[in-house]
Amino acid sequence: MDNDDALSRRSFLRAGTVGAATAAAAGTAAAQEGTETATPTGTSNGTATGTATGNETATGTSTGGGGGGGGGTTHTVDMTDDLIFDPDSITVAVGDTIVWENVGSVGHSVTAYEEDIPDGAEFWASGGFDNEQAARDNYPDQGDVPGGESYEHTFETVGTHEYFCIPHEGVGMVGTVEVVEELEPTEAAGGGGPAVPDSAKTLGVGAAFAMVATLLIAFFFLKYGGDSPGHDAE
Ligand SMILES: [Cu+2]
Repeated sequence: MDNDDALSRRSFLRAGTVGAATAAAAGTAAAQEGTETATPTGTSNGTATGTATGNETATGTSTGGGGGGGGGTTHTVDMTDDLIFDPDSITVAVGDTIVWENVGSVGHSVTAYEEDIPDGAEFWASGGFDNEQAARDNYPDQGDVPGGESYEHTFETVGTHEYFCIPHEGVGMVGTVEVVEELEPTEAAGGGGPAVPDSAKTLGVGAAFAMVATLLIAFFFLKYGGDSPGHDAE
């Protein structure tokens, strides 16, 4: 009875060792897979290994990856019936586009101050005018942005661009666009991508080590402490 009992325990634990080791290897593979693809697939693999920490990390990786992106980000400035640009000051990167959306019902213009844009910058204004005076002279027949419509411009010249709304300049409807070489948040999002997967990998490997350590303890317990069924059970 004692021999049979010990043998069956031994067989059971060995089978468990192989199975758990396989699971540990799968966990590591899943973590690495998540690192490279950063897709929701990593989440379901992580669930299979039963490592809650891995699941959270995989989710974070997806978020980080989605934040990246090259030039050409689009920003939005609202034009409201309060006769303001909101926000009235915005910083964008070279190549970025700003869309001015008229979210109210009062018509506005988006018109650069010809003397207050960087040297070499192309004049920009709703209506597509070449210069500020033409924009002023033709409003509102041309250059008006009615409620529900928008005007957009892509900025190619670094520096400060001051602009205004022709009919509401007198009540302070003016704004500023600061164009910089590169936006800090964009830079951080791009650099954050590789860093998160590294931690996911570390967590995966750490979980695998924890599982292997547990198995080694079980193995030595079986080998050196397994003669007495009473001790086995502890
Ligand atoms: Cu206006």
